Amino acid sequence: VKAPTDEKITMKSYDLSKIGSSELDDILRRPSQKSPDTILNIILPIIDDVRKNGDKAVLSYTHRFEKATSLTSPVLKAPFPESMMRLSPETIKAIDISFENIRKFHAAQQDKPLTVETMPGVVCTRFSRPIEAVGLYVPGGTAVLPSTALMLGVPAMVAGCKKIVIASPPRADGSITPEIVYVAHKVGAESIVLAGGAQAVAAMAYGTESITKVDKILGPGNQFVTAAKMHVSNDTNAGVSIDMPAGPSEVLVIADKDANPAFVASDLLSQAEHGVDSQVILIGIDLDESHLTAIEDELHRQAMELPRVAIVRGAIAHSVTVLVNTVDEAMQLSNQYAPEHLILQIKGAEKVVDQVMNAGSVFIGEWTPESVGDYSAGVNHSLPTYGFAKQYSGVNLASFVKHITSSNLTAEGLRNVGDAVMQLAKVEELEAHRRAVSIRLAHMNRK
Ligand code: HSO
Ligand code: ZN
Repeated sequence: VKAPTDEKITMKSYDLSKIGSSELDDILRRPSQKSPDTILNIILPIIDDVRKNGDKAVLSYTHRFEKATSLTSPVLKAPFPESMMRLSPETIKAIDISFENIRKFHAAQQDKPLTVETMPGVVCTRFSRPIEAVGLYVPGGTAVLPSTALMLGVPAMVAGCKKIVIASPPRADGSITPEIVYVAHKVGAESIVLAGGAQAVAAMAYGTESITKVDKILGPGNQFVTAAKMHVSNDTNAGVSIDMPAGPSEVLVIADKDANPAFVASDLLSQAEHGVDSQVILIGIDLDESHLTAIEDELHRQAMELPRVAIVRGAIAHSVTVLVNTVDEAMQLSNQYAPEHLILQIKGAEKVVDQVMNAGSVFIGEWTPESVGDYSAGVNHSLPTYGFAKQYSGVNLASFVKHITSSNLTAEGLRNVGDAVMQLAKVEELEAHRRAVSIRLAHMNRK
């Protein structure tokens, strides 16, 4: 974070028609991360320590990293005392409204059991069951994020997960942000782990004397948290999965001549204020000099008024504008970048959604800032970053369930499908497989 300065806050701008494809790759490259080895060297001893020494190790890291030296237990069990969730009526109302919208949208994602008779007498079904115990990581750091507790906790509750464990680094006085405690209470969390970083991830992955071992760990975090999640999910002894790999947050805004420059700038800035490693991309469609200048001036003017202007400066330093001529060109770039958030401030935005191939979540039209999705609209804000929108979905109801299938055959069904099974068993030279069918068919014929 640079020292305060009046230097103009502006993004480098490029004209698509004047750059080659390898230069474009460079321009759209995410800011590079610390090397995985450096991170692993730091987290592996922590994970080992927590595995071996449990609560005592977790506490010692919390004393050291969060300076919360007064803490004597690494976990807070439900029911959480009222005194820990005292909030203003305005905040309670905001959380309650958001909770309800997120609940509605995720409840609608429940899929019905399905049954298909693939051949007469051969019935296949699929049904879902909740993951029993989930660990939800709510980051601390430069901002408190009770909204992340909502985005993870509400779908876990809707899915019917029996044990919801929330982990979040405590403040230096040992307390947890009351908004997070209130959300934990509302989603029926069984406990709050008062720890952050790799130590919190390890505690939930392996369990300790007082911290519940979970089956899946979800939630965003810094590079240490992400590396720890990846590491424990690779350890078959832990038996834990994770939601997705993660990198810094990002937004890509597509704007045309009709877009209001102040709106465009405000969206770019709301992502830029998350962290110096955030990246924001503006794609301008057929903008002339004066439109672009209007957006750039707004960006600077609004940025200078922000309390987190120093962070914004850091993010804007590696953010870019790319000017294109058509919607198709814009969408091609966007799909190549695969943004976590895609904002369409263009005429006929709704129709363009058909062309979105890679994105975490899309914000359509001028009245839909990303912040509504970050907090209250009902969509989830735990989304794939760093280009992983090419292969991952954001957190949703399915993140908290497994799908189980079943087959159920009648005698007729086995007669119908039996030959195919026996032939493939023969091809694979797995005679016991073949006989499991032939023995039954012979038995039927004897009757
Ligand atoms: N934009 C963030 C989520 C968030 N925004 C939390 C505000 N609070 C996800 O990329
Ligand atoms: Zn945000």
